[in-house]
Amino acid sequence: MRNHLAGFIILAFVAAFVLTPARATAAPTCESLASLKIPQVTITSATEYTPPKDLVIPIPASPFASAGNLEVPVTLCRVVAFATPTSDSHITFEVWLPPAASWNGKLQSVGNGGFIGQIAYGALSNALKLGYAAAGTDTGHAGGNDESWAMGHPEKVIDWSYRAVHLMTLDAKQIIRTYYGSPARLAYWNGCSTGGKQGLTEAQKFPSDYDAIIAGAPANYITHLQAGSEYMSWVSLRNGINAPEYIPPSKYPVIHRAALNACDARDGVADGVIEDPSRCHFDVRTIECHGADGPSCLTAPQVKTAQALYAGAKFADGRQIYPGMEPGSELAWGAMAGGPEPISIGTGFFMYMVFADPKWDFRTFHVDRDTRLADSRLGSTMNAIDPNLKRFRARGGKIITYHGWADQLISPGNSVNYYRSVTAVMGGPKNTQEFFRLFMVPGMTHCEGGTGPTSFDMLGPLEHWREHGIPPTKIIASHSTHNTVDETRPLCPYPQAAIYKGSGDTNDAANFVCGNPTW
Ligand SMILES: [Ca+2]
Repeated sequence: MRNHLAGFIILAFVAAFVLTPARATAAPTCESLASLKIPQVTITSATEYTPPKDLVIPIPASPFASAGNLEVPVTLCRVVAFATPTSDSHITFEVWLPPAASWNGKLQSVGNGGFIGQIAYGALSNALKLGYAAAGTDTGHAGGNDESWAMGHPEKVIDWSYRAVHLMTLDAKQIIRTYYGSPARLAYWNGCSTGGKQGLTEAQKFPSDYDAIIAGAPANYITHLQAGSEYMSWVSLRNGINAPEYIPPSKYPVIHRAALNACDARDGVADGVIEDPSRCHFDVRTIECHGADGPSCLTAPQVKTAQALYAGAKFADGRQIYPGMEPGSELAWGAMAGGPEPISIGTGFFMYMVFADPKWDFRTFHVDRDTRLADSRLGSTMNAIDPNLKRFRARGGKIITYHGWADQLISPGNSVNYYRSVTAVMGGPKNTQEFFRLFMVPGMTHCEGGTGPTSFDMLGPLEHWREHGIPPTKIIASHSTHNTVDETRPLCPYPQAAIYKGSGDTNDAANFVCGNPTW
């Protein structure tokens, strides 16, 4: 009887709620969002900027730039807030809201780079200009790439690893609901490098947060990525830049030319770009000096160093820790191997996060032992390598990953490895490609730049896929000189590559097809 009564009361309540006509309440003003109450969140400010009156909005200082101004040519409601899920947390985030009339009904959150503790304001602005409500976070700390913020702050490491983005996402969605009176109909993630890792983390850990994800050059295997980076610096620089094994950067073009000679034309087009370096087996011994050292050859110790950079870090038993550099990336080797100091992001990782010792010396780095230590101390918190994306797929989620084949900071083989691990768990390549596609970008360095056509739009194809069910079978990349496009080429879903049809202008994407290479 009591249950029936309770049921009746609930029904009556629901009916009253549903049947009550919506009151004609005025939409909340931007400024009124400042008084919105969200648990463990403080809204610092909510300010409307209307160009041309308020074309320029102030941006806080970062370790890399003084406080500045950003031109945002569209009206926005800028909400600045911070979340404090733990007593040691201070996760700053911003939500930029276009006027209701120009809102596309969607959220786009933007990712970060490295361990940089600052919101990616330029990316926020780009999303806003497309009609998105946009969100970004500083990942829970203000500061730079040296990871010193992490020492003695395990909660901040968790914030950086996954909590900041997840909470920002929930809070941004609530702010959007409040401002527009309806929820975002779809949520997109857009990031490269750490931003790529953040996207994959969301798909793995919080699959309800996003409907579609762009995960560029993902730093998703953080412990092994940093071990791999530190290994490359250690191999090159442990005895200083006057040691026999050090390769002076003046020789990088020599190695690059030799790699191109071995591999460039194999893909059918001698264009200075290796379409798929994993299919090319360049032997750097071909440029070993026959006699004395010279500017156009490598000494025997330098050959060993180059071989180690290509091979990447390995455990003592030979298992790969992290892939190495690909043939074609040589011009950008300075980041890891140019010195005189080792790569700061890798050294900072071991110094502050793994060993919590500001006096730690990279010359003591032991790749097998220290990778294991990093894994045991930080792997489960920081890595985003879970190939099980079933929950994300089940709700219609789509992922595009892209990675430059000449990436000098995050080895492209890592994205291939993750993609393969997903196909193994998600029912093979065909089933995987129904929701997750990887586009390798020949010649591209970390996230952008490099040689050849490396400009592209991943967002449009992802929208088309998620919202209209049309998967991207190719994505056209372009190269421009003085703002004029002078080369286009299709990017292809891995393991496909762009194959020249054999006739026509090789600078025109129309003369290529995506297919399985036989070269
Ligand atoms: Ca080529």
